[in-house]
Amino acid sequence: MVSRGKQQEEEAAAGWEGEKEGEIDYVFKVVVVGDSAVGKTQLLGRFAKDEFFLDSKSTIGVEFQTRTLTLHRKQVKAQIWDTAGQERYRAVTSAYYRGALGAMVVYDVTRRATFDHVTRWVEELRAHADGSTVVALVGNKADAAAHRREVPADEAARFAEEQGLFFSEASALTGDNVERAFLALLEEVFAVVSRRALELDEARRTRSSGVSDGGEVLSLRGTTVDLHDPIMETSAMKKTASSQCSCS
Ligand SMILES: Nc1nc2c(ncn2[C@@H]2O[C@H](COP(=O)(O)OP(=O)(O)OP(=O)(O)O)[C@@H](O)[C@H]2O)c(=O)[nH]1
Ligand SMILES: [Mg+2]
Repeated sequence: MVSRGKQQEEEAAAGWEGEKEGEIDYVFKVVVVGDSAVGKTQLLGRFAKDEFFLDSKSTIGVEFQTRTLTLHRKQVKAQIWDTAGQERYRAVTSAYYRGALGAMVVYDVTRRATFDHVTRWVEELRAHADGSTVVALVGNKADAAAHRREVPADEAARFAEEQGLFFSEASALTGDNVERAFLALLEEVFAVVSRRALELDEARRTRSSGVSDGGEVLSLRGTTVDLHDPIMETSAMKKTASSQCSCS
């Protein structure tokens, strides 16, 4: 039998908010990272408020914006965190990543160095975020690619596939693909959270029937999100089972 307190903790860990926030079924924390001036804040502004500012200032510290949307008939509040790409303005790393169910690593398609640093950002994510955090790679400023492209889309897509990341190019300026990139990420987070909720149910049932469940097991298989857009790649993310699974 699971105590009510324990049950709530497990539900919170799975991203499930139940009835606590009124209409909201889930709150998904998503973090955005990448070098300075790649357009993280503008991507966020475009998704959360459909806004864009050409003269945006470097972010100092940490900010977040939210947008509530309906996914699979559930009210999902996406809480998207944004921090400075510049090292000297960045907030304490582990606190920033804690509890993130999704992450977006952004580079600028017109600046090669920002793509070369993606590996570092992914390493930092893997070091600080939960192993099951869904990660998307976004090449921003696609509007400027025709004249100033420094990162070929197929190279970035290949890299993303190797790393098990979602990939898309986008433009915060025109809005192209911004919605799709965030929605693909949130859809995958939703799939992960639903799966966890099922596993928790299963574990509870097993516990109440007196059989040991052998600990939490999470196995992610990427869901296919049909975006009708060839540039959006959907890759599978896999986390190997950290312990034995008693569920089928
Ligand atoms: N052409 C173009 N410019 C963009 C786009 N997105 C952002 N910018 C511009 O790029 C600059 C930096 O954008 P920000 O969103 O502030 O960059 P950031 O990644 O948040 O930077 P830090 O806060 O310093 O880490 C601004 O001048 C934006 O107007 C885009 O899609 N296309
Ligand atoms: Mg910023």
